[in-house]
Amino acid sequence: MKTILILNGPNLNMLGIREPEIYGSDTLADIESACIALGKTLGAQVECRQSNHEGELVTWIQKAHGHIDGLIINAGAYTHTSIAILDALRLLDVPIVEVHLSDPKTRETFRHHSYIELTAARTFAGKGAQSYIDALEFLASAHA
Ligand code: DHK
Repeated sequence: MKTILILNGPNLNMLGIREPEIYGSDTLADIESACIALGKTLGAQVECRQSNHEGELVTWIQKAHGHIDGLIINAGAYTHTSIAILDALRLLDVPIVEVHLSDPKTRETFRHHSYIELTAARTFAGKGAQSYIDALEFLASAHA
């Protein structure tokens, strides 16, 4: 059975309240429950964590080394700024999938650059909670 870690970064704990016209009405708990349930049908154990702190995300990525078969990450605004998270991701020797609820490439220019995509096998963006579902299906598939 594959173990998949889903990491969410800053402000994603506020989904449902936060700019629903951009991020949708699903809460993070809704998304995590859907992914855990889908994982059961796909034969994957899904673990979910969220932090507003860059260093905590870095530590979780480091600790995941050797213990997971794939990582799904929405680093929130750290997507566009964090070389530290990029460096931590480069420790991993498993597929990494970047996800976003919105499509940052079609928003403000400061959201167009992603450090995460430099190490991601795939990016799923712009489909709300479905971006996470697509990422999980990708990682659970034989292609990842
Ligand atoms: C989430 C955020 O918090 C933003 O900082 C990113 C991303 C976009 C999302 O769409 O999931 O720019």
